[in-house]
Amino acid sequence: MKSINIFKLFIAVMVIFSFIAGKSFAGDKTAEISLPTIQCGMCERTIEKAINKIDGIVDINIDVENKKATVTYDDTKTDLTAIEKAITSAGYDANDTKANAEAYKKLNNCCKLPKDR
Ligand SMILES: [Cu+2]
Repeated sequence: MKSINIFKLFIAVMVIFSFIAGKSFAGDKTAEISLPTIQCGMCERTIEKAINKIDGIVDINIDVENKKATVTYDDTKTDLTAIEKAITSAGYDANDTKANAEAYKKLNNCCKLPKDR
């Protein structure tokens, strides 16, 4: 009888462990971020560098032509707001959040909106 109880306990521990392991995988989230003001390959590198500084970034894919970024991140370490903030601090609009004006002023001419060049 006692050995059955130990077996049950073992199963219970295994279930808990697999739940914890599953949860850490479930922490990876992918978000699509619209980049309405991106202009060129230099912007791409600037934005990529800014996002990469955040702890918990798993993957970044920037599409200049379609003006968007696809970012995979560990949502136990960071969130969409932090990623948007990194982009706006680098001088670019991210979704509905406007670029930091000072950072935008410092961008190369080719990275500014045509009307500001
Ligand atoms: Cu640019």
